[in-house]
Amino acid sequence: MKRILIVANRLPVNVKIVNDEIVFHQSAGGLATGLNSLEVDYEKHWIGWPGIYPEKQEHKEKIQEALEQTLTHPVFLSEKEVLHYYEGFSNKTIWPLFHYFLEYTQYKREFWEEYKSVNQAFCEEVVKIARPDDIIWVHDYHLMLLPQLLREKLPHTQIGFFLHIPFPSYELIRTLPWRKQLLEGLLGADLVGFHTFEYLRHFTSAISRILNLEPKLGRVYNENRIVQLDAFPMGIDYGKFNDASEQPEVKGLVRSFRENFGKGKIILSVDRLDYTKGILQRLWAFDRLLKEHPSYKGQISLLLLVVPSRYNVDNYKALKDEIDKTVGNINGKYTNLTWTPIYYLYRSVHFEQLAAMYYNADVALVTPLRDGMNLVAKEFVASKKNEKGVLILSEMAGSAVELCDAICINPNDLDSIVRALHEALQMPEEDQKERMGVMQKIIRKQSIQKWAKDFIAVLENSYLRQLRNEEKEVCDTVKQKIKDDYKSSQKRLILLDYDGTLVPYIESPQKASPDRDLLQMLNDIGSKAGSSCVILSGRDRGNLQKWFDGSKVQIVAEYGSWFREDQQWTQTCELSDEWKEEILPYMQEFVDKTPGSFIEEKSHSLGWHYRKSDAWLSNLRVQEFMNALIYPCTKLNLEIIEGNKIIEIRVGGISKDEAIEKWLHKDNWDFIMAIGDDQTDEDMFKLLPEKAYSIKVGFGATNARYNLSSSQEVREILQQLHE
Ligand code: ADQ
Repeated sequence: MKRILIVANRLPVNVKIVNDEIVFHQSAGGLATGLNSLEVDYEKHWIGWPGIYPEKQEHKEKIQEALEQTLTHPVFLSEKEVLHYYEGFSNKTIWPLFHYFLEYTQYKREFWEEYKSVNQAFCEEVVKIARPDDIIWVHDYHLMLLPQLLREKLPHTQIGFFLHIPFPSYELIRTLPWRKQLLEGLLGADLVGFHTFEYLRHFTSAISRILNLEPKLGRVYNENRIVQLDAFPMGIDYGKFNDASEQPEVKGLVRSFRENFGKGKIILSVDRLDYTKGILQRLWAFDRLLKEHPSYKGQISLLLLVVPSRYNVDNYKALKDEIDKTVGNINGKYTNLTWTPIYYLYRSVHFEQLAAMYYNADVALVTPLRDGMNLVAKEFVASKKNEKGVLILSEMAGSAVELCDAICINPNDLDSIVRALHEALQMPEEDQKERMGVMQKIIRKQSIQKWAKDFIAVLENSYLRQLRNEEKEVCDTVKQKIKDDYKSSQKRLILLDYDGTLVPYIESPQKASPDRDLLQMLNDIGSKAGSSCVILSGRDRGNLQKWFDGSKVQIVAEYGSWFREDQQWTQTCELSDEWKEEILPYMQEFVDKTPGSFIEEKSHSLGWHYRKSDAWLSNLRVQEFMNALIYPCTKLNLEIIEGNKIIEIRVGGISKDEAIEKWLHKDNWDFIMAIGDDQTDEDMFKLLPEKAYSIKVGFGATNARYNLSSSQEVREILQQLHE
């Protein structure tokens, strides 16, 4: 049976040692429900921290043995590890930063070091258990380095990652000293999933700015791998909540709640204790509502349910004190002998109690300052079997994307919360039902079951795409075949692009000169009897002549307007440069308003380079550039060509094609190899005979037969030819 290994910080079990015996019970969370419903029957294994620190080795072994019978595999952590990795880096660095609480974010090296080593420990545990055809699904911000660590050990295994919290804007991520490592860690996965498209957008912006990668259409090529990026809004077990009010136990609780609260309306607030949830703001708004609308006194109550959480983290203790104080103040101010404004429960409640509260509440007040998704909002909606009730929802919660029929508020605007409460308390029943009906339809469909199924389906697809990609990769067998064919042939033609193929792209094109080894190697290949080694470049003739002066390589410069054969330069057509005068001022304007960009002037073309410019700005400028130049270029019969972080303008009608055709027909070649990396090389690949070795440097759709990842690999292939 196919297996899924679910790796998360915490195992879905509670373990205790009672009188030297191991006692544990499974806590069925949403994730387990979703995975249990998958159509394909997978064997599910869980890997994570069991939540206790057994002192004796014997206890560890017993726990391990007991848990493994339920396919649960503990990763034991010491108190120090939990202090620095979990309470530290996870909850004092990533959690506040990713929820936009920069002022709470601690950048401590010791936290980071522990985070790295615990991720490593998780990796070792997973590797012990994993089999080659397993699916590994890593969860959440505690384990962001794990996908890459696993990838190094298990290069061909399917790995998915899902982030349960927001992915913040680049401006936040850039403050983190270890931003690069975290992003690289995530890109070890085949699929990285988020709750919303907004988080996905932030992530793509971060990887393009920090890692210099270019995600396109929800995909990014990271060295030789494709990583799929997508949004999967997490749902709930709709049926469980929707049917709850029909259970006898819940029915009883609903009745007794109602008796307690009388006719008054109930506003419900349910959260884990956390500063991101906006609990204080909610209390302040409730206070203001009673002040501004005194007629509600005695008529409404706030049922404030807070689940203890992360109490060891200082901010949480302070928040708890502040909540206690604020509840005390409000109750002290308004309570009378027949009415209490706020019922405050600081504890976890079991499902039936929670379901009864959801069912009874007239209004749910869900106002997080930031929240990855927020399942409470969805649970409340699902629990409303009779469709009566109003949801007030923060626009900062991921769930607001789907629940448009809630009353949406900005949690920092207390007036908007007061207005929303007033509107909700006055809303006619038909309106409540209409809104609730629409929201129920949405969350019934986007359930936890669908969420898990969608994620696994996309993961499997990305994996298949990766396999197809790997099939095109120049592997050792292909390398050997190239070498053998080259050695056994008499007449060999080697066509090579220069930038991005023989040398990597660097910020200044003038500095990308060939080093001594490269010059020597190309010269040797070009000098062999019967061999021609041709460099085809968009670069300026003068520049190429200087670098390859005296070398035995042949050169096609400036996209085919010049070529050098046996040291003699020939111009393919007579070209005028008068157009430059007209075009240069336009281009200069773009240089002025795009810091880091510059113009490169060649004999018959002008290039606008923007590699050093801000990615977002240059994207915008490229579109403006095209719009501004399309008319003058058409008028002057010029072509606009988009290359790798460069736009070139050149006289129309010149192309590498003619030069390539010329070389292809020059002799009766029995070995042809062409290597290139950019769009202009795609035409070259198309012109080659079928048996030629065409290789694209980089990944993505191509006319070439093979792909490889870098100019370093190109050199390795050339090196073996000349050995
Ligand atoms: P959380 O921050 O924990 O989750 P949320 O999505 O609201 O936030 O989930 C809370 C869960 O706890 C709900 O299922 C709720 O029923 C339960 N709960 C709350 N109060 C309770 C109480 N007093 N007793 C018992 N149960 C209670 C993180 C992210 C969220 C994201 C989820 C899932 O912060 O943004 O939605 O993961 O990805």
